[in-house]
Amino acid sequence: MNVKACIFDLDGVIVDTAVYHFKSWKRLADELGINFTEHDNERLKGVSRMRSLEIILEIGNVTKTEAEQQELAARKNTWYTEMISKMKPEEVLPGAREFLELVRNAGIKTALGSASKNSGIILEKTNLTKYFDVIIDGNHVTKAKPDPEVFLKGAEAVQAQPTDCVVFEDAIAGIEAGLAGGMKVVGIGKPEILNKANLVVSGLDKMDLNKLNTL
Ligand code: B16
Ligand code: MG
Repeated sequence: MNVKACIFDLDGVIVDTAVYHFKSWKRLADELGINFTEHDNERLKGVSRMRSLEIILEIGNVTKTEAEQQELAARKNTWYTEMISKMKPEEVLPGAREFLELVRNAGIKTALGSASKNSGIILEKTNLTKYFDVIIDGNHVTKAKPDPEVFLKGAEAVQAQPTDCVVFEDAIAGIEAGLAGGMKVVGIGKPEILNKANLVVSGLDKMDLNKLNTL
């Protein structure tokens, strides 16, 4: 295909913020007396903040009112943003910066398509903002992945047809979202888990223009 735009998920593709999400959700779960493990944390990847909280409350069999849930999510986000405000450019995942440079030099547009409402600060702290033509994140969408809204908005913003776009995703829901949007999808992770993707690589350090154009 003749790729016009690449749309990147953030957590798990460009940076590993899952470790900070885990630390802050763990702190909240401890306060609530809920046993929340690293294994459980896998279920939160690519999922919105409020849905993440629901999953944790389900694990602990704990019920909270809507107002209480808002307060708990806000508390978690305060701890989380304290941690990500200390992120460094060295935390960018292997090959991510280089691949962004490569596609941009090839005249391909770049967009971010993330569920996070904190993507701005993460990109700023890791010195990545300049590599994106467009940033679409949790602040711009009403429907969570696997709904394709976040990727369709990204494609529209860079004036590319969905069929000319390639999405890079580490979460199953994100892969489904890209495919539902009519885009090609590269899974970042394990082929046995991400088997719906058109191609799976272990990281952006394993991507090149050849692989991109043969999608
Ligand atoms: P925030 P992605 C997602 O990022 C994370 O994978 C997920 O664990 C998190 O709950 C979600 O962002 C919302 O993040 O609380 O910062 O708005 O993979 O879509 O880039
Ligand atoms: Mg992700």
